[in-house]
Amino acid sequence: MSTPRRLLLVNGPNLNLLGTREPEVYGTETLADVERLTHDAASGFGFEVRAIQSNHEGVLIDAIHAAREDCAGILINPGGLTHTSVALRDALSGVALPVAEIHISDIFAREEFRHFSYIHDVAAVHVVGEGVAGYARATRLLIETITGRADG
Ligand code: CA2
Repeated sequence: MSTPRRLLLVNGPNLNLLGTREPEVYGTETLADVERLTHDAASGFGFEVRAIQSNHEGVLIDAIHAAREDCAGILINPGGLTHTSVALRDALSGVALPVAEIHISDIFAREEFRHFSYIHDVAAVHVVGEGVAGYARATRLLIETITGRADG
């Protein structure tokens, strides 16, 4: 079977609040803006994006499992689950798709409890602290990982 030209974009808990609070940390763009920007970045390479945001860990895990069927890679901002969830990490390593981990803020410049990521070493791509623009760069890097080409 040929590689599907589709990515799963996963945004974890509380990221539905983007653009409504803490603009000094997360900027003013909304989750809808993030999803549109990711879609636009992917479509330039002929990829489509299926986007999900949930505040429920099990919903995220089910979406990751389903990606095995029809996606070539996973873009994920796990939100606070980054720092707590072995189960999310196991889901990502279990589906064995290339993963890009994205954080809007620079987690290494914030509280110490944000410095450790359970996702870090199951991800091939890491984009941290570039604001929502980081989703576009992560999309390009993930597609390069999938296609093995620097120009997608
Ligand atoms: O910097 C990131 O993208 C984070 O993944 C965001 C998480 C945080 O727990 C991680 O340490 C770093 C929090 C997402 C909450 O998003 C909000 C957005 C606007 C207002 C309130 C929360």
